[in-house]
Amino acid sequence: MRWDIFCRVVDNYGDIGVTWRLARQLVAEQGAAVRLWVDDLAALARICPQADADSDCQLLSSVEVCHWAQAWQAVEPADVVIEAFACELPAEYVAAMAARKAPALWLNLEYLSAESWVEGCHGLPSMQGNGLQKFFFFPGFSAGTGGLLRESGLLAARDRLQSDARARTDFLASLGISPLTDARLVSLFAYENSALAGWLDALAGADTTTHMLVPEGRILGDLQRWAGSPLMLGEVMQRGALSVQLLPFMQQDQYDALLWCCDLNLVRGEDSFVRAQWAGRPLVWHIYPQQEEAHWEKLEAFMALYCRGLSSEAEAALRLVWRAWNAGEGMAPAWAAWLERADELAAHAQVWARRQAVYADLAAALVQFYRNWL
Ligand code: TRH
Repeated sequence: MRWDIFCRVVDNYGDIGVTWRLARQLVAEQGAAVRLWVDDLAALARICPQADADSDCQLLSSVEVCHWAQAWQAVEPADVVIEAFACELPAEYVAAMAARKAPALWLNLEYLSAESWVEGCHGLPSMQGNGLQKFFFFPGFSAGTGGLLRESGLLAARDRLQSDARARTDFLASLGISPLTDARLVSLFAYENSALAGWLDALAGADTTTHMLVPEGRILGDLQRWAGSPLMLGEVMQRGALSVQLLPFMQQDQYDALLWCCDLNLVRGEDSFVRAQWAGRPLVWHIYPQQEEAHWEKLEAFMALYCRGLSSEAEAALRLVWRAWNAGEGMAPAWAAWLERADELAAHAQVWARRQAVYADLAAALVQFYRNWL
């Protein structure tokens, strides 16, 4: 089984984050030979420091990672071709697909959404001008979708770290983190957010301690404005009951382990959002803002699904915080409501992860789709 995955980095790290994770999993668990075509290798090098941003072709975790240059060099198309997030394949490559004796399966891997129309569109074909069919493959949160990326050993590795206090301490220490024993450990990965200052003030003035870990990124400007001075990597800034620590951007696997260690994870976009769900810990999602506010519907659809089984008070608290965070205001009162339901929200995060883990993972679902199509 040979696969070509095409990734155009639109912005940030989600496009490469998803495709790099998928490529590795297809190789490691499905016995596939995968070529990953990436137009911006520097983005890959941020989440995978072993990557050489200047190399045309390199082998990383047994994935052949190729630079998708503007001038396309002819190659033989693979058996399965994934166009990630409608990135539009090179015209010459599509022509070569059409010329293949045995047809290739052409899939467009779509963005993740919990909206109800996804199930109806998942797996639908669309006829292309050259007679080829392209299928729409939707990740999602139900049996009628393509599922979520989840490596086979992921949850067991998470459980091992979460149940071993020593391993957790050692892992955190390897990142230069030594929280107070009773501090709430929070990771923060978000877009620019004007709600941050109000929330940090509330945390600083609280009775209980919080240790906030912030991988370098777009939220840094808001954080430094609130702090009133530049933050140095690794350094811990103390304000009342709140400690804030800036971390270097880390490898994907390390970031996973960080999510497992935290009591609350603020995540964004698509891939970190999914990884925080697998952590089985409470999360707050900063959704990728879309034109004409289209992201709100997506946010509401996910909350409706996620909140099933929560008491009405806990559901209200979660909705309050998620809406405040995404609206960029009102985090202090919302956070007070959250704290009253913190235990229930923590237990629910585990229930949610278990509920999602019964579905086939995205890589397995793709392989199954290919087998059914053959
Ligand atoms: O970076 P994101 O905001 O990415 C995206 C893109 O903007 C994309 O265009 C958009 O459509 C999509 O969001 C919805 O968020 P995301 O998806 O969470 O990707 C971040 C990746 O970076 C993810 O794979 C986790 C990884 N990561 C690390 O490897 N190390 C780190 O330290 C951190 C904080 C993240």
